[in-house]
Amino acid sequence: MSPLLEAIDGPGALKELTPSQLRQLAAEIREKLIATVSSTGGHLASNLGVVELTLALHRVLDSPRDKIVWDVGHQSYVHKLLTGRGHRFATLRQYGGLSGFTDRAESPHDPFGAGHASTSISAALGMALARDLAGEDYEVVAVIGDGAMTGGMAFEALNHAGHSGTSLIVILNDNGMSISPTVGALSRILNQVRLDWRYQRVKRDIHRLLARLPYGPRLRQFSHHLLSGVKGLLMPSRVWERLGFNYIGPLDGHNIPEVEKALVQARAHRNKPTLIHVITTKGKGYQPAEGDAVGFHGLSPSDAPVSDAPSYSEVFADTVLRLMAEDPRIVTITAAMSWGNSLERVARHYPKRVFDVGICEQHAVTLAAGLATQGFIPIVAIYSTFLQRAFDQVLHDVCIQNLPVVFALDRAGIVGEDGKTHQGSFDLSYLSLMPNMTICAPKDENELQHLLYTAVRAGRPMAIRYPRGHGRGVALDRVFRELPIGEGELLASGTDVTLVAIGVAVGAAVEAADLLAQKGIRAGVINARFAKPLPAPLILEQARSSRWLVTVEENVLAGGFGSSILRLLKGAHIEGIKVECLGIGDEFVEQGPSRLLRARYGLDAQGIARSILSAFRSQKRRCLPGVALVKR
Ligand SMILES: Cc1ncc(C[n+]2csc(CCOP(=O)(O)OP(=O)(O)O)c2C)c(N)n1
Repeated sequence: MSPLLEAIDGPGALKELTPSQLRQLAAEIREKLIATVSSTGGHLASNLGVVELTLALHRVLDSPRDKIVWDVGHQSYVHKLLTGRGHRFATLRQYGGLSGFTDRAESPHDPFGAGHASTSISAALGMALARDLAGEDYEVVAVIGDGAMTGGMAFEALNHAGHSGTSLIVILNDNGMSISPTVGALSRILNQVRLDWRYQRVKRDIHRLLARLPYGPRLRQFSHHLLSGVKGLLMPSRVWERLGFNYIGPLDGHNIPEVEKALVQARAHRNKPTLIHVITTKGKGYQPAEGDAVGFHGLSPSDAPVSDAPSYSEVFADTVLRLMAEDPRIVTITAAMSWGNSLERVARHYPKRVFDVGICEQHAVTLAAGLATQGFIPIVAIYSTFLQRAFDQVLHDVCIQNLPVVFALDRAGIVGEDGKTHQGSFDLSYLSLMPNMTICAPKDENELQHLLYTAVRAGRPMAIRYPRGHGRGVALDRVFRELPIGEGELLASGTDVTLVAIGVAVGAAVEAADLLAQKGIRAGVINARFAKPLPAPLILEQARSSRWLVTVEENVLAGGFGSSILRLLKGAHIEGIKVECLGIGDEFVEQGPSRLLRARYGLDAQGIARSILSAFRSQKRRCLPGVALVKR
């Protein structure tokens, strides 16, 4: 039962609550978060850490008139609960349900959608400048974590905001953690500030205690000398003030009156941005999460598929570990995702050759390019969706100079519950257009090992995309093999139709061929393995002997694998054959279990077989020329 929470129909209802009611409400919110996220999966620890901060924000501000921009948006669950979305909270991250991030389409209380980090200050500054231009009067607040603050965009926005002469509030929610502990020189300053702040609080508490004891004043003086000797106070305000911000803090982000006071104070500052530095505890109020903020950063849904097979990320990390042992030139770079990429073990083994650069994909790529110029072989491990950030760095810094950088694109294709901001459905397109780039995708975890081995020997840019989740459970060869670049394999032959698939779609294509065989259709299957260069001789040979060719990819069709094959066939003047391209149409893939999404986009075995059967049926009815279909 959550009587108070259930009675909250919008932020207005918070303003009248007494301190004890607020405490009760905070407890009810935490219970709701724990119960819901345990089942739906999602970002638990980050949300537990912002309960009081969110309450304070909504008590002082007047949302949606005032705009609250949450960076990443993964910590907006409490905000959702307080802004009229509580009754739908059980649908969090479900197909058709509430997003796990902020979404403008979901509520007027979400003035900006997010999912990728470090955008909040830019977006909020844009809103503040729009407000000034329109002569309006409302507050704009960006809430950004110390992890997201490491991103280049955040620095670019601070740089602009600090001389913009506009009023804007930036709340730095400092819990010392990104997904793993925050890294970098800025985080070193923040760590020192947190230590000093905790030290000052301890000092204050000791003084208060001593004042109540007999001989208090003398003991107090003694403790003052003792504690003053321990260390000097760092002045965090100077850093921000020199950047053109008013600075308030550091303060306890779990103390609602303290945060409210700071917000009121910040609101009074006109013509200048203010940074409020709050210190919070990730996972606050739930012991397991406080003790393991990394493990409780993102939880899987309770009904997530289980498997004995290792995940692709684990096989990637095991392979990297072996490759690094064999070749001292290999270094690995992660942009704050060592946990998601399973690289923590590798970093422990090779602390000097694994670089966690913070949430800085652009920097990660150009850093790799720099390392490559000096004879190193960098493996840049970045999720497919986050490499979008570094498009120009891949093109300009790596590909133009043809540098031997290996891109390991985890979470490529459909990723599931994280939804449209996180689907890895564009990389085949945005990488295919870059000259010098080689692109491949393994059909299973064993092939992933061999492709990585191939990539570090390739001597040029090479991207390997692999999916989220467990492998197929195949045996892992003990000895790595170099796979010829641009060569695929014929997995099954059949001349009624040839399925040409890449990556995770290969498994579905093989199953689809079995389903088609039951209907009397003989389907051949090619594992293309390479999207660039394509295994052209194999594809053309099959195309010449097949009536139909169907391409399958977990990527948008525009500029993807299928469109490269269409160009190949056209260039080889194979024009009589009927071709269908299965993939994702011109849309963003929504959220939901991956299995369901694959079925919805016709990319599972049944969907592929269905597309082919219906094309065959309509072919029987009337003779169609080459068609490119997107199955929904
Ligand atoms: C561009 C980009 N890279 C990586 C991520 C993955 N990611 C999601 S949350 C997060 C950590 C954010 O840390 P922080 O801002 O401190 O928030 P906290 O969860 O600690 O409250 C990361 C790296 C992302 N969302 N966007």
